[in-house]
Amino acid sequence: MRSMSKTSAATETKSATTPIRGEVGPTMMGSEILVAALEREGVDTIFAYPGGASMEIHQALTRCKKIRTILPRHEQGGVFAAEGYARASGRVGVCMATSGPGATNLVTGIADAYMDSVPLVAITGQVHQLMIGKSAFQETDMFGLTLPIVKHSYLVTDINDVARIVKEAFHIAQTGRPGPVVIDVPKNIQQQRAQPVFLKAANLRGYHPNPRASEIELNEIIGLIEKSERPVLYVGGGIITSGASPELRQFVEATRIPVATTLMGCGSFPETHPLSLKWLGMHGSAYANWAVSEADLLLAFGVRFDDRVTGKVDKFCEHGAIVHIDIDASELNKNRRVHLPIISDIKYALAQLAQLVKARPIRKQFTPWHERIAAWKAKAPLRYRVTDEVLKSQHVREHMGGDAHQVIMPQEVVELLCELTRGEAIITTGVGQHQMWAGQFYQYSTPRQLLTSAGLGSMGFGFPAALGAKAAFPDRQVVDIDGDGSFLMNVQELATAHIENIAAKAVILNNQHLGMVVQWEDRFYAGNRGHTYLGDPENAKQIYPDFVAIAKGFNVKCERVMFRKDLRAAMQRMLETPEPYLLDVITPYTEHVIPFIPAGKSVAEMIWEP
Ligand SMILES: Cc1ncc(C[n+]2csc(CCOP(=O)(O)OP(=O)(O)O)c2C)c(N)n1
Ligand SMILES: [Mg+2]
Repeated sequence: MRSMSKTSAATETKSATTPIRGEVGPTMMGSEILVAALEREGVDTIFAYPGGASMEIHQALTRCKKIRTILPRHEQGGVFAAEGYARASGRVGVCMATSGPGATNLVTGIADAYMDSVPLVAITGQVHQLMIGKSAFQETDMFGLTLPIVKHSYLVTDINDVARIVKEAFHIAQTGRPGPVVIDVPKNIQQQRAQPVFLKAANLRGYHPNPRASEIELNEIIGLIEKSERPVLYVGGGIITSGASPELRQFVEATRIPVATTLMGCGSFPETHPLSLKWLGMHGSAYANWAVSEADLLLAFGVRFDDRVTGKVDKFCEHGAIVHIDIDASELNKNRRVHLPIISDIKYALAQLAQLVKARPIRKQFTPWHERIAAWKAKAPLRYRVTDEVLKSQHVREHMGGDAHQVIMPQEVVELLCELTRGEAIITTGVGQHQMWAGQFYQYSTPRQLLTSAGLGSMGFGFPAALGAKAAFPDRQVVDIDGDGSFLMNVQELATAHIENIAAKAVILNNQHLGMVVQWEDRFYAGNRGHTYLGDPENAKQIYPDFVAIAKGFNVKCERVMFRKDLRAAMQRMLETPEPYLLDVITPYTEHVIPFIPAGKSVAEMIWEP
């Protein structure tokens, strides 16, 4: 489904069925056609960093009243912000960069959007067409470079294609399984003039993004549920993407099947619901992992059997029948051979299933199964304790003057944030231990509430993503729960927050370490530190870097909290301030994320006692 654009637009494009009419615009520059086409897609925000090969488009943006252009301070910040915007709103996120280094700086974000199926349009400037292939200044083959990490891509070769390509790019990015689309626009095309034709709809032969399960397949699922004693739902990002949360809830309440989500699926089913098992996998709840491992029927809906979920894949739900519904046929039988693979939009399938069980209720109550799960929940809730290791840690000795009872555990920071925001904030994260605690100790009750780089695991995602989410929802509380390492990777976006008045907040769980790597060092490398300390080895007593001083340089408010007694008031101040705000919470580095299923192992080897 990847091709370069070759053909010219006509005033009327014929399709097999109905002709799709277009609207002819006045003669404009290519850059203006591009911007006008973005306006027609309803774009209200673009995260764009200029350069020689894209400044023409920036010039056109200055004349555009409908689109807010936000200048990130690094293209990676821009693409993550566009992702934050898209993940929070469900609309297409749009970012732009110049050719060469600007474009390559987008690559991590494009890969991130690809892995997590985020609708994204990434526009890049390209050198003059006559210079392509000549190692021109700032020439990079963006089309080739991104080929394995896009849903589709275009190198524009004719100004008459610009409007149609934008129409198609948005259609492809947001339909079916969403994903990133790259549009690479040579500078000469931006500067040429032509009369555009704005098509009303994209017309892509062979692209049918809305497959639907058959009645036979759906009835087969009902039959399997009726036969089963220990069913579990394993649901993921697909539920959120397709907007199927209401249908999921109806189906669950009618069948009483317990629900484990993936990290991407957090909030697709309210975690406060008695049938919620929270999320499963490497650091998921022990009871979700036990339930899946004992299940005799696993309904895998809108998920992709990621290795962080399955562990040793052939041991995953070893004895159960597995039904896998996904909109993307290439996911079926990819990581795990299943008993009933079904290609379908999950919203449609769940709505039909909910209808079927309403018309012919499932007789079984699954009471013994619910009792077993309740016992597991009682035995191994998500919890933490202040261990001796923490009390005697270097952190307590060197930073807290030995006042061990005032130590702040990272998990309680997340719990407190959940309490003070009534579980209603949009949360973004970096990657590491703090990300897992943000997933474990905040209770998500609505879709699009937890925005996290799950598939790619890109450090540096959290703060720019929070800016994007806040740009989409200025009236909601948006908080980045970040790590000291991850935050530093896009620290320059503090400038974007201040200059653009984007009042996103960040709480840094500052353990002075690359905590997640430290955890693996402790478990598998006898605690030998392989470049995982982020502080200043010459002066370990000092908290390094000084985020308070850094934030001051950006004119962003920041407070550091070291003692437990100061945490609540400081967090309240942060939440009440209508400006960007950084809370640097110093936490011990000795803490491990529990539960933990070591990579490639099975549930039997899960470490679950803190
Ligand atoms: C861009 C990038 N580089 C490296 C890694 C590998 N990595 C995963 S977690 C982690 C540690 C993150 O440290 P920090 O942000 O301080 O979070 P913590 O684990 O301490 O909470 C590292 C280095 C990554 N995920 N992304
Ligand atoms: Mg850290």
